[in-house]
Order: sequence, then C-alpha cells, then structure tokens
Amino acid sequence: MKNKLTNEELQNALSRFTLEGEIKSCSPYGSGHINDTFLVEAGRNYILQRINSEIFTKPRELMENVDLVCRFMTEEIKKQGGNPERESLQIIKTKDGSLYYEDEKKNFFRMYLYITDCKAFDLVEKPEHFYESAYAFGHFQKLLSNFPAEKLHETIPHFHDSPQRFQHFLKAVEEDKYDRKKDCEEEIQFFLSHEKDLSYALALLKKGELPLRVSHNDTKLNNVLFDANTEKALCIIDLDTVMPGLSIFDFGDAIRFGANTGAEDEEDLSKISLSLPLFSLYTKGFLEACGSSLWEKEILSLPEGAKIMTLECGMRFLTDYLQGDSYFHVKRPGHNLDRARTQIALVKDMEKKWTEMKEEVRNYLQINQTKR
Ligand code: ADP
Ligand code: GN1
Ligand code: MG
Repeated sequence: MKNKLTNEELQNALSRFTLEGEIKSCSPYGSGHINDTFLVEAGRNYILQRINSEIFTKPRELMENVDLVCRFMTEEIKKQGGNPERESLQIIKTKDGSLYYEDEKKNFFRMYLYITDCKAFDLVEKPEHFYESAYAFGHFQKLLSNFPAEKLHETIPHFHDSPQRFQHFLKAVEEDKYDRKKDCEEEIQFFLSHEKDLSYALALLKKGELPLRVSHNDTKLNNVLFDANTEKALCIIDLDTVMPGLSIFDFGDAIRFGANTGAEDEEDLSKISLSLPLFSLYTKGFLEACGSSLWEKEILSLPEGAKIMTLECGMRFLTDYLQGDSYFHVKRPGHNLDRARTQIALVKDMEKKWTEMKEEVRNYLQINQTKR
C-alpha cells in the first residue's frame, strides 16, 4: 500500500503549481477509494490529488487522456453556451507547464480547479438526483461518440474484463496469503457459482453484437458533481478510466452504486436491495440522453450490465480482502469484506427482480420503436 503523505511532501507539491492568492489550508477531501484527494483553500479553491501510481502505472499517459477529455468537454460546453469552469474539470498546470508534478519519491500530483457550490452524493437522497446523474452520464456517453478514440491510452488494460478478474480472484483464493479464506467461504462460493454470468457481455462484444465505445468506466454517483443551488447534475469527474469500454457497463456501474437502497459498505445487509423505481428512473434518464445512439442489443442488455458490474465489483472487493487490502482504500478491518457482502446481497436481489428489470428495458424499446 502507498505510504501516507507527509505535510512536507504536500507543501512541496503545492508549491509547484501556479495558484491564485496565498494558500490557507490543504485538507483531505471526498470519499474516493483510489486517489488521495485534498481541498486547497487559497485565493480560490483547488483540488490537489496524488494519483495512485500503483494502480495507474503510467501517470503521464493518464494525464494526457484526462487533458484530452477535459479539452474536448470544454469545447462542447462552450458550443452549448455553458460554463466550462463549472461543467468540466479544469486542469491547473505546474509552474513549468506540465500536466502533473512528480516528486523525488515518485509521488505524482495533479491539480484541478475546485468546483464551488456543488456536492457529491454517496447515496441517492432524492430520486431526481439519480435521474439527473443518469442523464449526465448518458449525455457524456453520447458526446464521447465523437471523441477521437485512437488518441486515448488504455489507462488500465482489461479494466472491466470480468472473466479475467475472475481468474485473479481464483488466484487470490488459492494463495490465501493473509489466511482470510476461512472468514469468507460462503462469499467465495457465491462468486464461484456465478462464473458464467461474468462472460455474457464480452462474448457478445467478440461476436460483434455489442459495440466497443469510448466510455467513462467508473460511473458511480459520487463521480458526478451537483449544483448545490439548482440540484442539477453539473459535472462528470474522475476521468481516469475514460477509455474504450461498453455502454452497458457505464449504465450498470451506476445502478450498482446508486440504485442500491444501502451504502456500498453497509454492514446491515437487510438494508441492501435493488430499488426498482430507481432502476427505472436511471434507465429513463440514461436512455433519454443516449438511447437513440445505442444498438437495440445494448438497450436489451442493460440489466446484464448492472448484474455483471455488481458481480465484478464484489469479486474485486473480495479479491482485495484476500490480498490484504492493497487496492481500495479501507477505513476499518474487514471493510472490503463488508463491501463484497453488499454486492452479493445486491446481486441476489437483482436475481429476484430480474423479470421486472428486463421488462423495463423492453418497454422502453417498444415505446420508442417508431422514433428509432
Ligand atoms: P477517486 O478516484 O479517488 O474516486 P475522484 O477524482 O473521484 O477520486 O475525487 C474524489 C472526490 O473529490 C469526489 O467524489 C468529489 O467529491 C471530490 N472532487 C474531485 N474533483 C473535484 C473538483 N474539481 N471540484 C470539487 N470536488 C471535487
Ligand atoms: C473505485 O475511484 P473511485 O472510488 O471512484 C474503482 C472503481 C470501483 C469503485 C467501487 C480505478 O472508484 O472501479 O467500481 O472504486 N476505481 C478504480 O466503489 O479501480
Ligand atoms: Mg471517484
């Protein structure tokens, strides 16, 4: 696991960027699982992040991608008469014009303008927020269809290659380096019995029945910022994994996180279920924004996207638990095991509600057939 940053390292990193006014404070911020995020208060506010370079092993390529996407989004927003400083991430370059700063210990830092008067949600507080986020991610998906995919580096190869993730999971079980297998036999069995489900989407991709698109790949609710006043979705953030992927996975990952009636790390599993109203609402928002450019098979496979993303994420949490919690930030012992358990409970509930989930997307197609 990456070492904790010292104050000295933070101050040194801060001094490398051109900021307005004097720095008043720099403190940990947000609830992301991957990067170290700090809010910097100065003449205006900024977000400083140490990029997790154990996960993103090519920070230069990663930042080139983020820069490309930010510039593309900025142009699109300008065309639509919006405000790019609030509606898109804006990179603050270092004093020598670089997209990031690398210190002597190989810590990689980047800086964004802080988007003021906005909030991120770890749970859906109002259904309208979820609809908003669906429309925003759908719109993002549609915009990216005009994005020059060939210019993108693959930041994490095989990111949503669920069958490959299954193999990594098997290896972690077999090695059991931390002697934790004994605590999670039932959970392991659950994933072993779901191996088949994991290959559905990539098999269709191979056959040409689902297209490869440029996608966000990490569409959880707290990767959307909302305007605190209007409560409208304002800005898509966390662009580290924008790369070729499947639209049904962007849809699915958002359902996994936001249509869950409990938190991703809830310990009381009786609180975990799939909210069908939220599933419907997200389907509506997402398809209103990008449905006209999706293939029929993509729309019909949205429920599978949700199930696979939940299975995959649960398996990743369990793998990380077995491997000593080296990937996802954890705040308590057993945190990753708790997360794996919520994902299992959610998959089980999806299986109960499968007919309704499939019906929802079929209904959308029927209603919109004439328009397509
Ligand atoms: P991670 O990859 O660790 O999830 P994110 O880039 O998603 O990191 O950032 C973590 C959190 O920081 C977000 O959920 C959001 O609350 C906040 N955040 C990130 N960038 C900004 C920004 N430019 N303005 C305001 N808040 C931000
Ligand atoms: C991580 O970066 P963050 O916290 O938004 C992870 C996602 C997982 C998610 C689970 C690069 O997302 O893939 O779905 O945690 N991101 C990466 O909460 O691995
Ligand atoms: Mg995030």
